[in-house]
Amino acid sequence: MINDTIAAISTPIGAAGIGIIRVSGSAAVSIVERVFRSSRERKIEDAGTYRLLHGFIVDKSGDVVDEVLVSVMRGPHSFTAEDVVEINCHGGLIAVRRTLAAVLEAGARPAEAGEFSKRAFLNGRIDLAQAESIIDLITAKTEKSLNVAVNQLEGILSQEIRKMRAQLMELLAHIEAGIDFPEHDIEEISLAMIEERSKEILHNIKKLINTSETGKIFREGLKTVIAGKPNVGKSSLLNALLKENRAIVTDIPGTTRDVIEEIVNIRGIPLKLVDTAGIRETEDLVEKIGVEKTKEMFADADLIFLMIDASSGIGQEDKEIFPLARGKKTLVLINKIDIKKETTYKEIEKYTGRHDIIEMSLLTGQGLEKLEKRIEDIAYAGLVSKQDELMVSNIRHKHTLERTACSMEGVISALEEKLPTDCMAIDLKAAWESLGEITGETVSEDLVDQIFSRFCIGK
Ligand SMILES: Nc1nc2c(ncn2[C@@H]2O[C@H](COP(=O)(O)OP(=O)(O)OP(=O)(O)O)[C@@H](O)[C@H]2O)c(=O)[nH]1
Ligand SMILES: [Mg+2]
Repeated sequence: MINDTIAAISTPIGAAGIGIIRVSGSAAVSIVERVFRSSRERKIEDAGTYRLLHGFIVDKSGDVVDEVLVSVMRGPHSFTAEDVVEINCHGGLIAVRRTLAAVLEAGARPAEAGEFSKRAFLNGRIDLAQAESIIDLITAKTEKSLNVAVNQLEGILSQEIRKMRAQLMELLAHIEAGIDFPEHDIEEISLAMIEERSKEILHNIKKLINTSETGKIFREGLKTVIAGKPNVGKSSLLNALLKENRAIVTDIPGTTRDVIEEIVNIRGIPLKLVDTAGIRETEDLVEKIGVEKTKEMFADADLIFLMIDASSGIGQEDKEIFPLARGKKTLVLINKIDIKKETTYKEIEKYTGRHDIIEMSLLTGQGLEKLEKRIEDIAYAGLVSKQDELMVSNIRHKHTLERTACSMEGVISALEEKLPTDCMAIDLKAAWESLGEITGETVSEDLVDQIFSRFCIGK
């Protein structure tokens, strides 16, 4: 029921200067009024919207829980479009929990995960794509990731989708006019126009789909695994890219025994970098587990750095590792080039297949810039420009666009094969509906529930 009033802690739990309890719904003001004692004997009810009141939260037995500032935001000009009251109390475990308990006791219901955002969507304050961008904004790993999320929150993607839906509706109207008055056949000229417009829409949808690989990288990070035999410099690379001494580096092979994962910002691209234990030839059980683990990590990696020691050439241990990376996007890094080079590109290509090769030295820093440039190229994949503002970063949006593209292809082939116009109309309608799932205009209740349940409580 959307008429009840919900409350939740909206700030992270832990030691902090302040913590915020958010209350939303038609009874938000009267509920908080019951537990609030103003320092100047003012009532929240009488306060205008966007006002702050100073006072105390008092529980049922009359005990003061905390000193607070209460802000009032009257609907529809609030996040949820309902009356919203926020209580700024002291942070930390106890104050926020006791304040929330007092508000619940006074008649609010605990909010479910994502329920504030869901209300903002259901009340028409933001559309579904905008609501989804809130999570991306909160979890953004680099500034560029944040930009992508902010653009989506501002509605850049939604505008594009709405524009295409309007065009589709216009085409549908044309065709339906023809179906309703069969004596007036749709003229050749109209069919040519429908074909041209449909191709244009399909082209725009494909353009959006093409941004999704890059968009996903900005949203989730590019999962990259550093692999190579012991002592080649894997941990040194992690430290160099992170620009801090995170992993232990020694000249003893087998220094890293477990997996280290860090998020590294490479020219705005969030790289989820995984440093592994070197794989070596051994009967040791622990090392065998290492091989299994590496295989597993390769399986869900987006990118693999295969490190080779330039000074020792390709050995048996390298040959064990190379096949594990087969079929994966791989960069071969020849490290320790400052010592001497004992291997040729030809030999490397023979064992690794055709992969990108970068010579580097983590001692002198040679090759690091080239590596960063390659990572950037891979993230943009030649499909997205660095200035592109509009990027599809959400996998749900990508799948929906793919379905839409399929329907549009149906429209075009129906035109080409001169099928009856009602076939076209079915596909056009399907395309119009699937696009509406992105903004939430034609979305099912189940899907809405599913999307918001992935939010956390208080959002
Ligand atoms: N000369 C030279 N030494 C390097 C270079 N990169 C790393 N080293 C040294 O090589 C040794 C091993 O480096 P690590 O980064 O610990 O190697 P690793 O691959 O993580 O090793 P394990 O964790 O044992 O698998 C250290 O003594 C580093 O200082 C390089 O480019 N040139
Ligand atoms: Mg190491």
